[in-house]
Amino acid sequence: MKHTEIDALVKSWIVDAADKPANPRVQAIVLRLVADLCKAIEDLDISATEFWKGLEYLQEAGKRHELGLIAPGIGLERFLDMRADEADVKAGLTGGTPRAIEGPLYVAGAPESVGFARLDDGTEVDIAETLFMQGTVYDSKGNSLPNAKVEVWHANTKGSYSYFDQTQSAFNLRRTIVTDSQGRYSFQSIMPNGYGCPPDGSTQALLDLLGRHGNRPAHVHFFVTAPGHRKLTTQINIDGDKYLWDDFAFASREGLVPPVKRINDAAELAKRNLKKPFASIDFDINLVEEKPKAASGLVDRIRAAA
Ligand code: MBD
Ligand code: FE
Repeated sequence: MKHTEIDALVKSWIVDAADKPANPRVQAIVLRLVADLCKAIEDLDISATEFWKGLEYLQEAGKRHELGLIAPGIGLERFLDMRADEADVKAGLTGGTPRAIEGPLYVAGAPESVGFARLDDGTEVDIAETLFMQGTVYDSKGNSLPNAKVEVWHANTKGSYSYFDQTQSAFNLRRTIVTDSQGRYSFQSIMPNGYGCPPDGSTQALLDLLGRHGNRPAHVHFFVTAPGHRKLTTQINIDGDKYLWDDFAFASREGLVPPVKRINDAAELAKRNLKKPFASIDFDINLVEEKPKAASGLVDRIRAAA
């Protein structure tokens, strides 16, 4: 079938078949997606068996709650970020800390504290490197922002996230830190390891067929919010990780790989009550004002809450 014939046919199903008012946005999107899918079936000669296997795949992935993992794995979550970056450039909005994808593993409701938090529950102190991370949240004019909310979450030494990994304590490696009077946040935690897709899951099955791995470099996620400012969703990657520029979710970005200092000074260790060297990362965060024409920082999606 010719593409023009497909367009006419799909319009008859999706638009002309309406006999009561349609949601115009949904109608336009479904019209486009069904037509594009029919064209792919035509052009690639997708068989009926291949079609039903595809649907079964998505059904199974949904049952396993992996659709939010497939989206970054095939680049779609990164694509949304790239479009938001483009919208910012068009709106003349520059200078903030780069955005990076949220991923599927945020949990709302983490314990909140002012200035400092310890993120880890202590269960991995013997096998993990201790990590300190600190910085200041600034507005676009370079003023520090007291009372900004810095939500942090990251994986443990196995690359697993609390809540999704029920063997971890509640909110392990998840905290909300409110910046102090000088706009500063700091935390003590453990050095995370990179995440790997569940080896027996739907996402990894697809990646295998694509000849790809399902690993991320070690990283730390942030949501940063302050009144009048756009919510920032970002991550920092741990420098030196094998997967730093080979992330299955395509989230690595220049500007989000801060240097990791290794500190072995006796006085610094004593101050922190530590017996072995630790890692320290400085990372300042620059927020921008909310601008109507730029991309919104608010993304409405279902998130876990504990
Ligand atoms: C993660 O930890 C993550 O951050 C993303 C984007 C996808 C899968 C696991
Ligand atoms: Fe992550």
